[in-house]
Amino acid sequence: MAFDYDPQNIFARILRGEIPNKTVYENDHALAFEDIAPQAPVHVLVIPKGAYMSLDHFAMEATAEEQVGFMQAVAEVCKQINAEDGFRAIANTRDHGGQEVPHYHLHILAGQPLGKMLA
Ligand code: IU
Repeated sequence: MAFDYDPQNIFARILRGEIPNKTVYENDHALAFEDIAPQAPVHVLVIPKGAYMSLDHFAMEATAEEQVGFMQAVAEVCKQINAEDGFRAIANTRDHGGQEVPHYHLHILAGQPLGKMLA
């Protein structure tokens, strides 16, 4: 599959500093910031700094260093939230997954019981 990345998407613009964000954590390969329309008391998005449009694009084409850097950002977010009580991580992917912003992002939701999504 060919992954078609749009460099004008809103998260690319955030990464270029064209749009402000509430940064939770940043390293060389990833940025974590507060979602602008939180769906839970904690709602953080973790995005890679590379031009990857989706989870599968990132998993297939990102370097090992980028993937480790991304997961280190996830780890730092987990340290900052009340992860002991649990959380949900979601990667909506393309049309069927309900993805709106075409730059890979992992939603991390926490801070209250979130119910069960899958039986
Ligand atoms: P989705 O998985 O692509 O549907 O999620 C996109 C998320 O990006 C959604 O939760 C928005 O509230 C969030 N978001 C944002 O944090 N800042 C923005 O400027 C825009 C969307 I546009």
